[in-house]
Amino acid sequence: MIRKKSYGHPFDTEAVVGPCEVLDGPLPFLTEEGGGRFSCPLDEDAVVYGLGENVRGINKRGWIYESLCSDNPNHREDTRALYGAHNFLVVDGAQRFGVFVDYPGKVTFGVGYTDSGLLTIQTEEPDLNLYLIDGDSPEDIVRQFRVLVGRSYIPPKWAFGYGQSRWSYMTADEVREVAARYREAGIPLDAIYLDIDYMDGYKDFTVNREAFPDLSGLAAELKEQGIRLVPIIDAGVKIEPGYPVYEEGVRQGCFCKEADGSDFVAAVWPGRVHFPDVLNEEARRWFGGHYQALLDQGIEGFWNDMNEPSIFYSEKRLESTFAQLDGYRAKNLDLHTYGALQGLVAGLKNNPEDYKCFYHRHKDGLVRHDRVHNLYGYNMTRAAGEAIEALEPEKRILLFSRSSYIGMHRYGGIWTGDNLSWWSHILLNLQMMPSLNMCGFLYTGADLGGFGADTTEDLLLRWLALGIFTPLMRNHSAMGTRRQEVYRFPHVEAFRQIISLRYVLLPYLYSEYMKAALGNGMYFRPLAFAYPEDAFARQVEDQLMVGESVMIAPVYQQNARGRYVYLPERMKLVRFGGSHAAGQNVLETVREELLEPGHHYIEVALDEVVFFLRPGHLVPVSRGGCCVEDVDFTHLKLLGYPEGGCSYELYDDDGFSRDYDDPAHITRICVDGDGMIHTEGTAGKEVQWL
Ligand code: MIG
Repeated sequence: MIRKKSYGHPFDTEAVVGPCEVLDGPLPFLTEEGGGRFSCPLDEDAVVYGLGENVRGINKRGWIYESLCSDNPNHREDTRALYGAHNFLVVDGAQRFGVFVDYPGKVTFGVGYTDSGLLTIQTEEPDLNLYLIDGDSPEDIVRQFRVLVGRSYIPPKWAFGYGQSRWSYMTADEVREVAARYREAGIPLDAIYLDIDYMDGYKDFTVNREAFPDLSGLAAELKEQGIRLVPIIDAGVKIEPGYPVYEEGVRQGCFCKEADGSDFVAAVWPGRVHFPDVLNEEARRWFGGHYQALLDQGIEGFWNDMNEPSIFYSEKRLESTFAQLDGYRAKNLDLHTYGALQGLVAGLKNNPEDYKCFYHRHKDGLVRHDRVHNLYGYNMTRAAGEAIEALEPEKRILLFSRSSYIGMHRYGGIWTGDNLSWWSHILLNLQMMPSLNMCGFLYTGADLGGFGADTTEDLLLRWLALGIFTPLMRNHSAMGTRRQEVYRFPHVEAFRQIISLRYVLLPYLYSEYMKAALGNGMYFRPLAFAYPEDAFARQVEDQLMVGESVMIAPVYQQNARGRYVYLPERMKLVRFGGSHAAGQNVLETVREELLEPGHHYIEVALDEVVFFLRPGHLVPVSRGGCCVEDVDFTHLKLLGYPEGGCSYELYDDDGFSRDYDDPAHITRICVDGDGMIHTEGTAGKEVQWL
């Protein structure tokens, strides 16, 4: 049951689309302390799940988190806020409930922080809608919540392939080289990402014609090889007379305004920019319409960046900063004045005061940005999603964003922003995934190999061994860091095996994704969701369930030759790759072993991937391919740990049209007590044991 209680004058975030009961009486589960503050005791064994994109563990206890969309490339243990604001959590203890704080400004969650036995929630202003959900289990609560906030975004099937990105591939020839090197090495690839340098002077929806003389020709040429080009779009629109997007935006009043009605000036990549007022419906339609320029050139996917929105400096703060800097000239700078001087320049970026200087023309009236800060990336991506659906009603387009709020999950996915090439960020990637799924973000993944800092070959191999399970599987890295295209490293064969395995597993991974999206379920689950009675499973922070049949336990420590894995029940270990397997189809490298419940040390070489199959469960796989289109989804092989009779519901479709609910997409794969396979359904699948 979902109950809603409103406080003050809540802003309509449009996060919620489903029904619920309205509560008049006192709040269950939480104590209202007034002023936007709520609390509840946490008993010692209570686990707190959720909060989407944030630092720390699957169990969020023991830290203080903020919902305040931030461009923060330092994802440290003591960070409080990342790019998204996902105000949903589930308490699973003596009390079991879920809470969604629908409030678009800053929210602080103390999860056993000031007092380890206390959960506190504080909104900046006391105007909010609070949703409380009770249910039989955390998973049941999550499902109800997901119905409340609506169906998750579904990308095209090709977007489940592997993508290579870099800030930036500077020319068409550089892009061609990436494609050629992958194809030469026999490593599958479905997408190459274009970062900001494909644009002309960092102007959205333009193309640098010197570096990319014929973008549509390039897109077509790559598509022949099964590779899509995915350009980036930034939030800030460059101020430049003669640039149509800028001129139109000014003329049509589509940019965010200062208090005096002038267009707010900030600066990002191109220098001075205006921000499209995406909280305004007309401005949304106007900005979204511009994606057509790229769709017309054969582009089928986009990533929306810098939409917290990130601000390098505002025009006004820059001026006053220069004035203050002058005051320090020729002074003897001591500890305090030197610190202040440094802070002046550092404080230009994403300054909280700047977010109080501009306004949105929302349907319910003028609203100051800081009060609705967390809705910007959401609405930028919604602008794109709505416009694209109108422009391409018959076709799915890939769309994902950096910043987000719950509700945006209906329009696009997210990547988890600027991580680092750190071993601890493999684990962070893993731990974030189920929390994001709880909040509706299913199409998601991290920058594999790490964005900032220099990667190493072993880090990239281990990270990819996790990344083959994340719906968004993209290798991305920052300008100035060591190149991390996989063919640049000595053990190309190891990369080939691991990335090929993604394509082998696709029938299962895609099916699990689609069932999670269509059924408001989770693609990644904490072990405790699958084994609610198992007290140890509640503590596992470095293993996940992927869909209904598979458990993963990636290696995330350097120089480790394996790791301890906890098995809540008897499971079948499945191992792919390995040096003996060089040159083979990775499917043929499979080795299996039955393991008893409990703790096991499992060796995993750098060129291997292992996962675990649950008893009575099946995993349909393919022979792989060099891109998603190349994968045969009709003649399938079956991996499994059948116990007696068992079955698997396979979802498959053409991967680009939007008729998701057609029952013809379902095939039931049944195995009888003698191990005989038969299928039920009209999709014509042929399934044999591997
Ligand atoms: O401030 O476009 O998170 O993926 O490569 C950096 C350049 C701006 C941040 C994104 C990153 C991207 C980078 N962008």
